[in-house]
Amino acid sequence: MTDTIFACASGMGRSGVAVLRISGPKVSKILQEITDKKKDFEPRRAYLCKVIDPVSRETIDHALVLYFEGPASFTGEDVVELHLHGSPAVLSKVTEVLLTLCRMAEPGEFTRRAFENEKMDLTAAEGLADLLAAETDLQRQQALRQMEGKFAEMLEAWRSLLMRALAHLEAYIDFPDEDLPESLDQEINKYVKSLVTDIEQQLDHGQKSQLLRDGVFISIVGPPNAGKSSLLNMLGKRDAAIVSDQAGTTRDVVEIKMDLFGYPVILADTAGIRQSDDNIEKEGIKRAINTLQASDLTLLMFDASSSLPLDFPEIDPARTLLILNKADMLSNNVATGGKIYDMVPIPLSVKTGEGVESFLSILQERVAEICSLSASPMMTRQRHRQCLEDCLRALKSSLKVDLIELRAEDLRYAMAAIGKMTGRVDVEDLLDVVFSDFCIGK
Ligand SMILES: Nc1nc2c(ncn2[C@@H]2O[C@H](COP(=O)(O)OP(=O)(O)OP(=O)(O)O)[C@@H](O)[C@H]2O)c(=O)[nH]1
Ligand SMILES: [Mg+2]
Repeated sequence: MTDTIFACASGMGRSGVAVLRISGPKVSKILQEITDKKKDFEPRRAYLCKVIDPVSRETIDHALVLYFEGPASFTGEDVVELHLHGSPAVLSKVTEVLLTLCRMAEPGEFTRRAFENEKMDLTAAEGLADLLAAETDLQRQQALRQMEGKFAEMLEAWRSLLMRALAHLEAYIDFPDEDLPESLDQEINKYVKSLVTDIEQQLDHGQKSQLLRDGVFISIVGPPNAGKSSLLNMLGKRDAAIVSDQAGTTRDVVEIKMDLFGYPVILADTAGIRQSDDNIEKEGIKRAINTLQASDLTLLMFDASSSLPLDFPEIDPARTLLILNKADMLSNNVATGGKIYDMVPIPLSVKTGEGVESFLSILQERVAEICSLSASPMMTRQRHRQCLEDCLRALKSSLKVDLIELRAEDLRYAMAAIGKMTGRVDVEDLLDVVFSDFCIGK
């Protein structure tokens, strides 16, 4: 039997309304004790009540009370929500009273109960955690789809396909004298192969959804004085990095988190790359090169008014946009012509703003391509990737072995790997990790 828990679900600090949620077997009893309403609360009806201290009988606040009778509630248990006036004093007094009657919830404990009472699967719970943490509109859309169970539906379809294949095989395990008929053998392989294709596609595209969840890492690199820090400040709309006409101003990596066209982006300004004997500058340049190598996209920036460096670190044109800054310094209005490092350069001036608009639209296109939010459900976490990779390995192994028992064993393993994603098998050790992501009150 679980105990009764409570937490403030919204409106911390001074706000119009604070919602306090209580869940567990003692909800009805607690309601009788802390409200002035003595008869039973009908589920899903709003009541205006006085909230009272059961010992001193003092009125603490007037609240709107909503009661949900389990299992038709968020957690699957009896739940009550107290919509209180959102001042710290009200919350503190109600909390003091509730602590004598039940206990404060741990982070994610309400959602964990919902999962344990089969109100949602693990991927939906993760979707809810992402929705609560969403900072951009596209993150919100992705999280909402996962919370609504779209990903779990796809996994369930895969699992039932495997179950059918396995059932066929198992029928023959019971009759060791009979060979698996050729046609059935082909049919099972057809199922497995189509699943292999689906999972490979998911692993491929899933990389993008993971980026949308975690943020696209964009670095700005180039020689000193090209205007890298100026670009960071322009994109971030604040003076995050120092700008000066001294070559070698930026030494460390300066990162800002931002919402770029709805995509979550981590933008990193770096030290100008050049030959240097200065130890601090050398360390800065090493960090700049590491940052360049770790980025999803690099904005490689040169000064259009000076000559291009010849010994620049290796760059991957597929993950780079080449910018020629200080176009305002060119007399002939930026006639660059031809490709540099196998890329068509984008001329602009951070100072005057010329060329910036078309650069931004190219950047938006590139970032959209990197994340390419798709309407189909996608894996969003490393945990999903691991399970899918396990599943894929088992499926591929089943295609290689002849012995029916071994094939069945592989398919069973593949099914368990999918079951682990939705949380229906063998995940006890995972739950603490998943639910500790939540805030208290969810
Ligand atoms: N004329 C002109 N000057 C610019 C432009 N963008 C930046 N600058 C100037 O160029 C100088 C260097 O700019 P920064 O942004 O500090 O250059 P950086 O690439 O970060 O330089 P380091 O940190 O030394 O590697 C500053 O004086 C800027 O004001 C531009 O588009 N046109
Ligand atoms: Mg700089």
